[in-house]
Amino acid sequence: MPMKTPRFIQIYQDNAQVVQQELVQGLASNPAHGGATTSPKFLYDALGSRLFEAITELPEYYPTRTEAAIFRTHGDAMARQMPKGATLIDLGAGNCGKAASLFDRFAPARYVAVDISVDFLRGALECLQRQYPALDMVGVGLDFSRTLELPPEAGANDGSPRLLFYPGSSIGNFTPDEALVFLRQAHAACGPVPGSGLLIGVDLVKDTAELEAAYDDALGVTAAFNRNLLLHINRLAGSDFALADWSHVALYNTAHSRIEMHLQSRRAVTVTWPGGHRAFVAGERMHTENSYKWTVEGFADLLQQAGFATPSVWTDAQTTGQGRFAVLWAPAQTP
Ligand code: AVI
Repeated sequence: MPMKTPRFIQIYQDNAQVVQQELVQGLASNPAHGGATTSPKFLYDALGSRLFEAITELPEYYPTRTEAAIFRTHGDAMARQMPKGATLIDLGAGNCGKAASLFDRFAPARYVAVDISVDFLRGALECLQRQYPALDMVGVGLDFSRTLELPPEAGANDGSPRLLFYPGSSIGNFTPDEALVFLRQAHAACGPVPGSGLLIGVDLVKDTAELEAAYDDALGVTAAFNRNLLLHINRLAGSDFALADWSHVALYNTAHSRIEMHLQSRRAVTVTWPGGHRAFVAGERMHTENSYKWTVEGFADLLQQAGFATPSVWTDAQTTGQGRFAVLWAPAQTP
């Protein structure tokens, strides 16, 4: 059989002016409205993405390796529930490694890798195509936090069931309200073909010390990841944040079941940008990321509110006796 060639479709176009406005609005937000804040998406410039990859290898950051172990241990049981000949839609595919590790077990008919830019996907898909020459592969550049509507050229409308794949507990970076909106869109994106559904990784509520260590590691990689945001903002908004003025803070907010990352000013500073400025008192914080932790019951309930049927759940409880992370398969319709 001749080797197929991956196709690439770029939908998302960022608009520098809109991005600048969004950033400046968040920076200017006054303490009565929760203080300065930025979207976690700005953590991921080229260096931020590399720092995040390094985080996933840290001894303290358990989610990535725990999720991988769940797939290794329970992959066969999962595969028995997955639709056959599916279009596997990988949301936030990056280097495509997690989805690729499932190809042999899940045997999809098509792989649609979605990320903000097809440039992130090109190398990985071209390499994967050589290993899986008969698998139809499409790279789509889309901001799926805004819309999950795939272009028709992606081929997902060919009548095959759709397997949406959203690993890594990225759902935790949405507030519960945003997560529900996202899951409703994911449910709609599963389409009408029976057998379709969502396979998702979710980080679970656990001991505060373990959570805070995972987001404030001894090597300082997460601190670098958080502080690098300032360099990215300076480029995008034309601001003059000085790295030396800001420290990384990560704390677990038990009332909201979320890790919060902040940047805290080490002294009184005034930050300027074209057309504006903001004074920060010593010790003032800028909120840069939330990472919500769920219980299995709470997340299963959210899935049901979004229209999914009762999920199947796999955790690491069998191996660790604790259940730090869960992978859920949520069929779009009741089987
Ligand atoms: C991408 N996301 C699931 C990570 C998390 O755990 O919330 C991002 C991260 N932030 C700090 N460390 C890792």
